[in-house]
Amino acid sequence: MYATDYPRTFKPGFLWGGASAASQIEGAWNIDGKKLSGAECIKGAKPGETHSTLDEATRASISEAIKSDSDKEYPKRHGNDFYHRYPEDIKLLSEMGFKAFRISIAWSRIFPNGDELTPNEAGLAFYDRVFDEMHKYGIEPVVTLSHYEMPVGLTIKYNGWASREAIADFTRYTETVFKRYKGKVKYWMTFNEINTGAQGFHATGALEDGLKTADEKLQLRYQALHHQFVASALATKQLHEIIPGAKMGCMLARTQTYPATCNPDDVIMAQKIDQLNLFFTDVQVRGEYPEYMNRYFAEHHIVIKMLAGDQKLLKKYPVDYLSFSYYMSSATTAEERHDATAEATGNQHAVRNKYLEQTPWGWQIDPQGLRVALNTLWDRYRVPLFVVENGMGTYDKVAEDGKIHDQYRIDYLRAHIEQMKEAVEDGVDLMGYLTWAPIDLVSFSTSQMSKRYGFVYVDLDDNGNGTMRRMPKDSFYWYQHVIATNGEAL
Ligand code: BGP
Repeated sequence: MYATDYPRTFKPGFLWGGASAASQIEGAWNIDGKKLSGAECIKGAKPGETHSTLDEATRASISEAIKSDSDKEYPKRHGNDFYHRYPEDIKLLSEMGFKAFRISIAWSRIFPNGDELTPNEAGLAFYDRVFDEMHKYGIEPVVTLSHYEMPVGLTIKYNGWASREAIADFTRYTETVFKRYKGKVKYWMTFNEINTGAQGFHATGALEDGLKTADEKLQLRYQALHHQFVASALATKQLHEIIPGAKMGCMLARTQTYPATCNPDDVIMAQKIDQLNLFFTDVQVRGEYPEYMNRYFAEHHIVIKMLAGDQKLLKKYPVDYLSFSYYMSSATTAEERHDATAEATGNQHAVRNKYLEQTPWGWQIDPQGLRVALNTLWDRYRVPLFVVENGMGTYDKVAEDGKIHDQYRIDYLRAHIEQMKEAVEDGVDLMGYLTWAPIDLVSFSTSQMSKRYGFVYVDLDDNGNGTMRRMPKDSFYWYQHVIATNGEAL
């Protein structure tokens, strides 16, 4: 007889919680020995600006950004003041019943310029305090080693990940934190949304001065990504040696894509776009460069320089689990587009999907797309999956009663959790669900505070004014109940 555990529900020990990143919460960018990271050199965007336009501005102004000590022009320098308010913040998360909280370590807090031989003790001590505070409430830390975070010193020294030298500096940093937090952190991931390295500076830490054609830029970006793959494999090896039983994940920005029509031209293009996304998990989970990339590299005149032994290393040290962010889906046509939907999804062939609503930033809301993504990734890789970002960035208003009634956020999250439940019933092995982001923080792509994601409102505006006071929104109490019932009461 065919044995079945259907219907399935979220497993015991399911990691319910939320996620954040150092450069969007900590602030204290130049305190206790810390120096600048690339993220902290990216200015606030104006409406309509995205990663690519921001990167352009950063390229033009990096030296100016380094000289500036303004945290108004560069909002990631003040974050939401987590550096000083972490006890209050973690207490709020514990009140919601969090089982896990994802933060990232700011590399530039541990090795301020990136190339020091000894770490900065004040930086290490800060994360000790943060992890201890989480454990006080039984919250499991989930740690990203690099969330768009590279000491800007390494951009200046050798152009970030474009140089193979970055691998040695990164692995000195990872060895340091694995040894230090051995008894405190079990779940790790290497590079946040590694696939966005194909878009530029914010993820590669590499400037593209003097590169004229799109292909020249792709050459630099994919070479930088190869260095990240190797660094990630080496970090996985180190982790398993230093903390037996600890788990290393990769992290993919998954924008599920559909063919816009059943025209085979659209279907083929959707498949190509999807391969460009799954390339990253093919390398990090299967441990090898897939054949379809040879064709892509040839068509774009890209030659990846590898050392003897790189391929073996990738094969030998794949990740233990696959984590991903999911916010939206896209619909792909054969034709190249440059409209708002293409910008929002990072897919140059994307068109508006008439069946979906979208946020004020053009992110198309598609809960069922999460079910499709989970099934696709599980079928292809057969390693545990972990949703480490999902949420609705939108405007919130403090009502006359002094509260924040964010029913739209509850609706968004409920619909996504329902679909996640369906995927679990479909048979997907799912470790946990972390929303982006439990406490309002600075948006990465826009640098605005007003694009809010939290269960907790932070009194801070786009110009850096406000008391930073924390106020639970309606969604705070809703999510508390979701966790208490292990996702049964939605
Ligand atoms: C992901 C990033 C996060 C986060 C989130 C929301 O791409 O990993 O850092 O910011 O998206 O995006 P945004 O802040 O641009 O709204």
